[in-house]
Order: sequence, then structure tokens, then C-alpha cells
Amino acid sequence: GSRPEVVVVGLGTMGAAAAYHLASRGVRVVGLDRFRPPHGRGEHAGGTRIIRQAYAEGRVYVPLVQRASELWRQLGDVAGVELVTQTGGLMLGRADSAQVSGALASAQAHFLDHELLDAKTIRERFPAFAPEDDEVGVYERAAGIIRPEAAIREHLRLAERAGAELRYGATVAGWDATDDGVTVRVDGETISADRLVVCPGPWAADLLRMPGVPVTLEGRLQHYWLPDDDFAIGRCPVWIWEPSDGLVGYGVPAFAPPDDLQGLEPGVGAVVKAAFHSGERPADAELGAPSATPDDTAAMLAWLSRRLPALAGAKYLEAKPCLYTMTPDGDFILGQHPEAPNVAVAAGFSGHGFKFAPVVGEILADLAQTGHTLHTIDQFAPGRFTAKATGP
Ligand code: PYC
Repeated sequence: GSRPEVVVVGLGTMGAAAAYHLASRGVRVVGLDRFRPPHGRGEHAGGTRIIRQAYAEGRVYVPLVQRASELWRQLGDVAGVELVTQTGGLMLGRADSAQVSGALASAQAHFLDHELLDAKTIRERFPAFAPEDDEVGVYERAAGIIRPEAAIREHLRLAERAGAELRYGATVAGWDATDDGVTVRVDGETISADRLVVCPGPWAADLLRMPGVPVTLEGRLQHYWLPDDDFAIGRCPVWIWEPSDGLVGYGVPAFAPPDDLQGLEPGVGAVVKAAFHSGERPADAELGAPSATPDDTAAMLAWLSRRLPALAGAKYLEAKPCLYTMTPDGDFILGQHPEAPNVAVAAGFSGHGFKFAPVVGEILADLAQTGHTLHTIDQFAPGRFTAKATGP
């Protein structure tokens, strides 16, 4: 075909969304990926992701997640697939914990529908949870679950339907940008285009071409159990719990299992997931995240036994590893490449990016089409880690 206007490198969570938004706007897009997302090599596996608006990580995220919610709904409608399930969400900890105080600050700043619940109320309304007397919870009705594999599949399918040319099994060796355009080297071929969008996931160090950008890979483990009644949607929200003396944990209520979960009897339609959000486990893009050891599972069960005792006692199935690409400040890397204005990058989603995929796709499409976006993304400037000090 004719020369593409935009090449998208990486068709995982963010690249799939970018390809979809670009193609839907009538832009000629070529998308490249070494594998065929969804798969287990990225940061999206595991069957469920949380979406929440009372955003503890900062109020700058709230308008973005609100727009993402709208776009998830539209995508589900266009695809004819239920991608988001509303379950409610509970952020637990002491009142001064980052989760609780941050969620409350965002909810108040943006007038979000929320409730601040004391420990007794939490135990009564959500019997799976056993908070300490000095813990509280911010409950948000709008929070819920996204199906990550289905979401990626639909973004890719609809991108192709809108005219995107998507190539899988295509390993990008490198790219260059000049004032005249960009070139991408892939499997011995060079593709020229006007603009480039780079969504490298775990391969940020290789593909961003931003020396000194400190993105580190970490592994996490997602643990699964057979549910009992206290974990049904309606009785159990999605949750994030920041104890005063331990790792931050999170989980989702009984929901469809990931496709490749071991040990499930045929016909089991739902599993409960819990995981640690914090806790460093170094990982490698080629090797993937480290698998669970018996100690890992024991640590999870010990954590749960004090907080969600019924889950600690439920039938345990398996732990599946997953990856986080961390930035030093936990904020995303999203914007124009600091040295190449015709290249937009999206990376370093630091374990809380999936829910933003459609708005990130919209932002990347804006940047690739016009060089700017109306969304507020200053805090995510790719150059912020390497910006040269301005002299006196
Ligand atoms: O972004 O909601 C989130 C999340 C929970 C655990 C990891 N990420």
C-alpha cells in the first residue's frame, strides 16, 4: 500500500488503543509487534484490571480516568462486548495512608460520588473484609473491573476493521527520526512514515531511544482462589489495602478466570484474585517475571489471614507472574519524545496504567496527528528525568 502516515511500534495495551484511535480518524497506520497481543509477555495478563476514579496517585489522573471510562463504554458498545463491569471499589488503610488520603483528596477535588466508611461499617457491608478498628475505607460505587485481554483484542480487531495494517511477529530493530519523517527497521525492511508512536511495554530500554530514562522492570504475582459467597460481586468490591505495617495488597471479587488458569474444574466460571501491589521483585523483559515460590504464597496467605480471612481459607488455585515497568516517581511517561517531535511515546505505566488505555490511545493519536493534545499530560513529560538544569 501507500506510505503510512503513522507507524505504531508495540501493539499491547497502549499501542492497540493508539492504532484504533488513529485508524478510526482515517489515518493510514501500520502497527508492529514482535508477538501477538494479548499474551503473557507484557503487563496486561491475568484476566482482570481495576478501574477507579477516586485516584490516590494524584488528582491529575481523575479527568483522564473519567475520559477513559467514557471511551471504554464506547468501545464496548462498538465491539458488542462487555469490557467493564461495575463492582464498586474500596480503598482501605488508616486515614493518613496514601491510599485513603489520596483517594479522598481526588474524590473531593473532583466532586466524585464516594463514601468514607469506618471499620465497623466496612465489616457489616462487606463481610469479606476485617479491617482494624483504626482503619477506614473510601468506597466508590463507580469503580470496577476491566477485562484486559478482551479489551486489547477488540482495540486490535476494530483498528484493522478501520483500515490499520497490523503486523505480528515483526521485531523492530530500531528507528530514526529526522525533520522529514521517521524510519523503522523491522525484519530487514525499512518502513518510512510521517510520524511514529512507540509503546514498548517491558522493552522500553531498547525501544524508547531515551538514554538515561530510568524505567525498571519488576515482577508481581497474581494469586487466584475459588470463591465463596462473601466474594460475589455486590458483596465484594475491587479493593486496594495499604496496611500501616506491610505491603499494599489489592484484589477483585469473583470474576471470569484468565483463559490459562491451571487446576480449574470444567465449568468453574469465576475466581477471586488478590496480589501485592508493592514489594520489589526485579524482572527481565526476555525472561518475564519470576514465578511464585512456596514462600510467596505463604506470605500472601499470612497477609490475607489478618484482613480477608475467608480468602486465606478458600481453595487456592495458582499464582501467575506479571510485569510492572516502573518510573522513579510512579507517573507515566507520555508525550513527545524529548529529541524527536514527530515521535510520541507511552511507557513506564508503573503498575497502574491499564485503565487509561483508551485515553492514552486518544492522546497518542492527538500527538501523532497534530503534535499536541487538549488532555493535561505535563506531569508525564518524557523529558522530566533527563531535563538539563537551567543555569543562572
Ligand atoms: O491501578 O488499580 C490499580 C492497581 C491495583 C493494583 C495494581 N494496580
